Amino acid sequence: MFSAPHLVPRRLFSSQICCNIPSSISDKIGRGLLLRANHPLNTVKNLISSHLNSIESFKVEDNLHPKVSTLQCFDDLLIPKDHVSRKPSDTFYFDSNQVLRTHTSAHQSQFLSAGISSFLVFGDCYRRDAIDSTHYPVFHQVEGVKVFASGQNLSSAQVLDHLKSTLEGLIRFGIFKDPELKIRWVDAYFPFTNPSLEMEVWYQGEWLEVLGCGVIQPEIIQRHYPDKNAIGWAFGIGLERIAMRLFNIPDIRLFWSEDPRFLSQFTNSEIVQFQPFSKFPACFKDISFWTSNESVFEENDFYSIIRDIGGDLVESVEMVDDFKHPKTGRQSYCFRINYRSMERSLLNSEIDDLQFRIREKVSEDLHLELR
Ligand code: FA5
Ligand code: MG
Repeated sequence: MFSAPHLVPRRLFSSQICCNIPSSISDKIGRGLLLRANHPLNTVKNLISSHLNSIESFKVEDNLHPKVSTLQCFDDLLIPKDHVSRKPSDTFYFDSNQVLRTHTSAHQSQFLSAGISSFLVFGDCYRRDAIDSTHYPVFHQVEGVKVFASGQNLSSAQVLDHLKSTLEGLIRFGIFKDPELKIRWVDAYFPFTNPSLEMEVWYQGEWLEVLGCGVIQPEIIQRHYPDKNAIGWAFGIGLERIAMRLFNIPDIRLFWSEDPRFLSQFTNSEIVQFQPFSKFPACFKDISFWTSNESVFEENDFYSIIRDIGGDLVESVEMVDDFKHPKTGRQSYCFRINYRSMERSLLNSEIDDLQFRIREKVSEDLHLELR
């Protein structure tokens, strides 16, 4: 979401933004996966909290409501008014001033303003995002912040070193108990930290991004923290990504499962390797269309419709063709929707019906010409 300082035209932000939260999302508010004993996300939360608190005392919050103001989620973090992450195609809005938090960083300013120098905020976050095994519109993060008093006279480089060694210790020793765990640091960009980094962990033959972090922008400390010349670091870890690697959970949809074949594998907060119940057959359907010249095609609007109609029966959506007509300049796309239930075999008629409803809805709402 913050990958580049990408700006969008101001006209996309009409002063009146209406609610774009479908029931499939609002139903997830209050499910409390983090607080549910033995749930893999609860176990990861406890590992993080107890490791960091064994080093020094962090104030821990894990039950703040996900509805926050745009001030908390964006302005207090110096996210420009026209930054892409504020677009209604990326963020769930209640109205122009209130959103479902897109990250736990939304709580930085309130804790800093209270003068709290070390804190962890665990919470559910919401984003309109891609559909695949590591992205879900509702996921969990933990925000970690540590501020060093100005009297300590630390340089930004020293704070960055402290941050990196804290996170490497947490990941290698606190969570995975594996000093050899393969990780790498990648330069990143966030409006609220500088320098900024992301950590990736080796997972199933690929690098998987698990967290973003950096040295807090001095302006944020000056605006909110009592000791104006203090210096600090912050990080935001994706808890599902950690839990997937730790418990070998292959698909992010599983965290929401109420199936006893999933939940019964996690008891006593032990770290066990998830045993997939038999994998049910997948079925894919392609959808091709011309986009309209009159309106901008937002991929996330398309993904949201698919999630609303297909729910968790959609495993992934990938673009398989992208074509610009050489004469007319018209743009066409083909996306492949993979359907697979984690719990049962799907009927052909059921998938045909979902595909039909998705086609109807995208052509109507997104003004696409189906091919
Ligand atoms: C952030 O959200 C920043 N707030 C992190 C941060 C905090 C940076 C403090 C600096 C200081 P990012 O968009 O990269 O950054 O998300 C952080 C992590 O959340 C990702 O690495 C990933 O593990 C997880 N995450 C993000 N989007 C999703 C999603 N749709 N599904 C599952 N996990 C996600
Ligand atoms: Mg990122």
